Amino acid sequence: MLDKMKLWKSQPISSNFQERVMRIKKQEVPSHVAIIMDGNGRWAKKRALPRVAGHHEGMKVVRKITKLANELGVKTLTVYAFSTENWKRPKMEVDFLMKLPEEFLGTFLPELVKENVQVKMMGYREKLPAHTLRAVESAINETKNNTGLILNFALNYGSRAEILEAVKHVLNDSNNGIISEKDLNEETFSSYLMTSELADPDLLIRTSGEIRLSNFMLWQLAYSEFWFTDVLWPDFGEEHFVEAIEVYQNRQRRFGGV
Ligand code: V0D
Repeated sequence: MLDKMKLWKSQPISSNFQERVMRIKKQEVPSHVAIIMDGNGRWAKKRALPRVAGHHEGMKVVRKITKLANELGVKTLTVYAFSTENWKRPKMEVDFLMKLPEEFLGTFLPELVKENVQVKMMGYREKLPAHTLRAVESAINETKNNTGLILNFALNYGSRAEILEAVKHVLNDSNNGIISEKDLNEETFSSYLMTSELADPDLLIRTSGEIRLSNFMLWQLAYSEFWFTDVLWPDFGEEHFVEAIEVYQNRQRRFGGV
């Protein structure tokens, strides 16, 4: 009996990472995955490092997960890099964060281009430092004809502000006879959001044990599956992403088909 247990334990189904990846690819892969990358500061604190060390480590994880998402056949990966609330952080932390897009793109853009990744951004561009915006816009432009994974950075993004802006835009269009009340529905309203060119996320991942939306894609996440983990973002690895997708696929199997 003990031997049987051992045998079974040593050969769990899909223990091997590559096997799990292959199995995932044979099933319905979520087209759009959104991630709230929380826990960078906590990761640093645990190691007696400055918070920015956690942000820097977290940046490398974005690159790693982008590559895996692309390999799995995910079409869009949206990552919450900076919220409209994050301006309240100490100036030195904000200044550091605003240099990360340049460092990320300086290091990884050539690889992303090779992998056919398309960089996009959603958020309020006005408040961003010129150097940050320049780097992001240049990456968007350099990758605009790529046809692979869309890597969508939510940068100075807030969902309530996004919805309010959309409402104001609708009112304005209505006043100018561009849209009438009878033509306003969920589909036409969606076209006024920052995600007008993107499908709604199928799966939301939030790390670091917080079970909240924190003003992230409130409209777009209406029908999405949520997966939360206590793992801090800098500790988030391929195995965690694969686990999230497996959980998504199991839920689809159980509840998806009517
Ligand atoms: C810190 C964890 C990549 C979350 C990830 C400006 C917080 C690392 C970018 C990035 C941040 C953004 C745009 C772009 C290319 C890269 C990034 C910020 C923070 C805030 F075009 N990581 N990353 N941006 N962190």
